[in-house]
Amino acid sequence: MHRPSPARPHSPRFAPSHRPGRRLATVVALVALVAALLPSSTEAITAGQIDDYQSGTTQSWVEGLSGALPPVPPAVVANAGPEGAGDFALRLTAIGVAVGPGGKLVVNNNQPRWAGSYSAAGVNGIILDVRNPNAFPVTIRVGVDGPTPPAATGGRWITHGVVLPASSGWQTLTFALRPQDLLPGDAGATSAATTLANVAVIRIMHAPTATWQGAVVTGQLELDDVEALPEPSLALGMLAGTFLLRSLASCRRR
Ligand SMILES: [Ca+2]
Repeated sequence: MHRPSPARPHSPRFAPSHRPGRRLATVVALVALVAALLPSSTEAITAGQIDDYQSGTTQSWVEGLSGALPPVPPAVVANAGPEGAGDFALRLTAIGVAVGPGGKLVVNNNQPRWAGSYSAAGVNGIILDVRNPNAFPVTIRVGVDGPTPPAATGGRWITHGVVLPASSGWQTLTFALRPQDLLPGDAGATSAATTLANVAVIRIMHAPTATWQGAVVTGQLELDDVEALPEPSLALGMLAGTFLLRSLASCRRR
C-alpha cells in the first residue's frame, strides 16, 4: 500500500509563505459555499413546529414530488384561514384528472423540516385545521413515507381516516402517528416503526379508502396550522382523528 513518494518538482510559481493562506481561504470559502447551499440539510422534524402560511408561501407543501405541476397548484389564500381576516390558509384544488398531478386532493412535504426521525423527535401525531368546502364529504388522512430504496425504508403508512361532512366549516383534527396507529399505504409497506424513524415525505390527503393514493375527485380543500404534536399534547386526543373543541383549537393558535 505504501506508495513511494516521487521527488516533488520545485515550483517557483508562488512564494511558499503565501500558499497556506490562500489554501486556507479557499477551504473557508468552499465550506461557506456548501453551508449556504445546504442550509437545511441539518434540519429535521421538531416537536411543536407549525406551518400556518402566514408568510404568504406554501411552505413547500406541494401536490406532486416528481416536478410536474398540477393544473392548479396548492395556493395560499389571504383571509381564508379559521381566524378570518389576516389569516392565510393553503387551498388545494383538484380537477379530477385520472393521470398525472391535479386530480386529487393531496399535498406533500419532503423538505428536511418535515423529514427525519419522528420517533427520535418525540413527534407522535399531527394536528391540523381543515375545511371541506365541497358539496360532498371528504375523508382526511395523514401519510408518511420512508426514503427511496435501496435506503432503509419501511414503506408508505397512513392514518385512519376522518370523515368531514360537506361544507364542514373549519375543523381541528388530530392524527396519531405511532406505529400501532398506522395502516399500510400500499403493498410495499413493511415497517411503520422504520418509516417513522426515517421519514422522507409527509402527506395530507382526501382518501376514502385506506391507500396512499388519494381519490380522484373534482373539488377543493383548505388547510392551516399543520403542527407536529409532541408526545404530551397527543394525550389530548389520543384516538386517531379526534375532533377537538373549537375553543381548544383557538387556544393553540395563540
Ligand atoms: Ca394561517
